[in-house]
This record gives sequence, C-alpha cells and structure tokens, in this order.
Amino acid sequence: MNNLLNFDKEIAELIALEEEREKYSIRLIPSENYVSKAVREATGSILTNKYSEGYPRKRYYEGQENIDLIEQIAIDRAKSLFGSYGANVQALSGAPANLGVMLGLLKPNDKIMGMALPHGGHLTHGWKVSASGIYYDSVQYELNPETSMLDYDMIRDLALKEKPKLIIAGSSAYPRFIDFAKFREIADEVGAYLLSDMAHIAGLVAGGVHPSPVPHSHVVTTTTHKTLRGPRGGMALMAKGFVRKVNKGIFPGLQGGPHNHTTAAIAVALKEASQDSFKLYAQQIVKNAKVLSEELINHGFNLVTNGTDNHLILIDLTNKNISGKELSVALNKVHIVTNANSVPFDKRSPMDPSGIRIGTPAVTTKGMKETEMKEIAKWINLVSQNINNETKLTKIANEVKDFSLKFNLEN
Ligand code: DSN
Repeated sequence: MNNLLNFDKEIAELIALEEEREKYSIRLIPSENYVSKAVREATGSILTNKYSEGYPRKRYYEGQENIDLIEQIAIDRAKSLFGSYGANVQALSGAPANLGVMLGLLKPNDKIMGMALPHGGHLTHGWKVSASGIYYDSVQYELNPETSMLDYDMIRDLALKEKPKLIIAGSSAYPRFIDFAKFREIADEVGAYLLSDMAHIAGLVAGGVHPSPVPHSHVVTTTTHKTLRGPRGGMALMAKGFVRKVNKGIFPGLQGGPHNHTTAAIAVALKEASQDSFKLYAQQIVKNAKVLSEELINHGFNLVTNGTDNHLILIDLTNKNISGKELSVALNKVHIVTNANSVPFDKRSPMDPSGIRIGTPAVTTKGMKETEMKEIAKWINLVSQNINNETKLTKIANEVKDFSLKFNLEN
C-alpha cells in the first residue's frame, strides 16, 4: 500500500497494525473471518468509482456494460450455490437486507415475529430499538426455559395468538440446528411469510453441513462475510413470486446505488464457496467447534445447550463467578478475541452479561484443527483462573502470539 503510505501515513500504519493483530491473535468472534486475497483485490478495485442505481439492464445511469455483467454473475452464482429461484446481491449488509425485505413485503405497522435478542435473535428481527421494532408491530419468541433450545410448540402458540404477517427464523447466538421446515409449517398455518436469516450459517449451508433454509422460506437473507467468508455485504434469496417485491424493497425502497466493488467481491466469494475445498472448510469449522466445546466442558465450563451443532459456542460463566465482560477483556489481553454475550434468561445487563460467544470460522481458515482447539480451550481456562494475574496473562499472551503466527494464511 505504497500510495496510501506516502499520502496518509497515519491511516496506513493503523491498517498495518490491524493486519498484524489479526495475524497474531486467535480470533474467535463467530461472525468474523479472514477473506482471500482475491476477495480483497475485488473489494479494493476501481469498481468503487461507479454508480449503478437499478438492476442489470435496467439502470438509471449509462456506462453499465461491465457492471451489469458483474452483478448478473453474482446473482447467478448465488442462485446456483444455494438453489434459490432469485437473488439480490445489492443489500449493503445483513441489517439492510432484512429491512429491505420487510419494506418489500409489509406495510408500516404490520406485525412481525422474530427471536428475542437476549435469547440469540438479532436487533433487526424486531427488537424495539431497531427500525424493525420501531416501524413494525413486533412480538418476540423466546427459547425454552428448561433446554435453552427453540421450542416449536411455544413458537406456534405465539404465532397462533399474534397472527404475524412475517415470521423470522435465524439467530446470531444459537448453537444448534434450526428446523426451517417447522418454521414454514407454522408460517403457513397462520398465513405469514417466512423470512430466514442465515447470516451466521450461510457458509455451513453452502458447505452442506447445516440444513438449508432455502427450500422452506419465502425469502432468505444473509450477510456475506461470516462463515461464507466474503466481503462485508448482504444478499437476499427469493422464492418464486418474491423477486420483484424484494428487489423493490431493497432498491428503491431502502438504498441508492449498490457498492459495485462489493458486488464483484461477493461474486468471487461465491465462486470460492462452490469449490470442493470449501466443503472441507465448512466440515472442519463444525469439527473444530465440537472439539472446542467438549474440551471446554472438560475444563468445567457450562455451555448453553451443552454443546454445538454449528460454528458457535455460548459459554455461561455463572458457575465461574466471573462476568462475560471480565473474561472477554482478559482474553483480549492474551490475544484471544471473543465477545461478551447474554445467555438465555440472563439476569445481568447486556453491557456486562453472563456469557461469552465464541466460534471457529476464522481459526479454521487459518488452518487450525482439532489439536489446536484443545490448546485454545486450555488457554481460555487458564485465563479464567488468572483473570487479575497480569504476570500470568503476559506469559500466556506471548505463547498465544507464537502459536498463532505459526499458522499463515495461504492466500
Ligand atoms: N454483528 C453480527 C454478529 O456478530 O453476530 C450480527 O449482525
């Protein structure tokens, strides 16, 4: 980045420092990853120079001969990878994708029903402080208090009582499979649309290790940068009869011109995700998560639902007498990067909750396997036992740095 270094040393140096941090850290935030150099090249390309309001072959500005082809390739690859009837690759991220779909399918104040944020749902699934909870009449389903699992009878009862126009399946902190077919049955029974948000699991769905929401949903949304390992962006996949409505919701309903450099990078990421090597990657994410959760249980940690089916683990620290914030801050000091997270039915505040959320997409991209998961569990345990022991934390930090730097990203 010589041009940047020459013109703006301050920013160039901070980017270099972040690159170093990402190299020597063990990055366990389950929504983060490392993209390939090919994805980065497309993201950093001159496509950022072009405005393209509209959709391929129906634009408001001229000069779209290359952009139309790029966007159409991204659309076709999304449809082919996930088996959907239609695809929109313009949503700027997951939150705009969800809001764009709502704008396309609903009227203001229509009733929507999604999973409560403290139970693992997402802000944009109707939580009151987000546009989805402000402009729509939102009711929220919760997890079963005994099992902390989705309880389809409870969800059905709430749907029958509330009669929402839209039901949202999907979460950002749920470690188990989601039964999208069951959600569709419930949606059909009450005459609701089913929107499945697969942001966290899109890469697992592409890799065939999580059941796909696509055959069961009217619309599926996703970000493109989590397990799918693309640039920061969003997509919507539509069933027959929903393409025009959703396209209209995203543009002109919510957004202006798409980010063409991101669209190109999404196309590249979708090509990567259709390779056999990506299937192995998705399988290894889940294998790693399962070993990491078993090891944590062996170290005396309580996991929400006692394990995982996917890439994500939610640790309930109540029995350890430390808070999620305390542990995540201490782990960051040793370069193990996680996030504090509420656990279902949490009695603590969201700013200092009872849990931490971890996941294996990024470490798996780095090439770490089952053996490394055992080391990571050991360090998480050691840090939890030495939370105020700066000497011990410094020693662990050095070990983590050396360990992580041994795993070089291939591309
Ligand atoms: N911020 C994302 C996550 O970490 O899960 C959700 O949008």
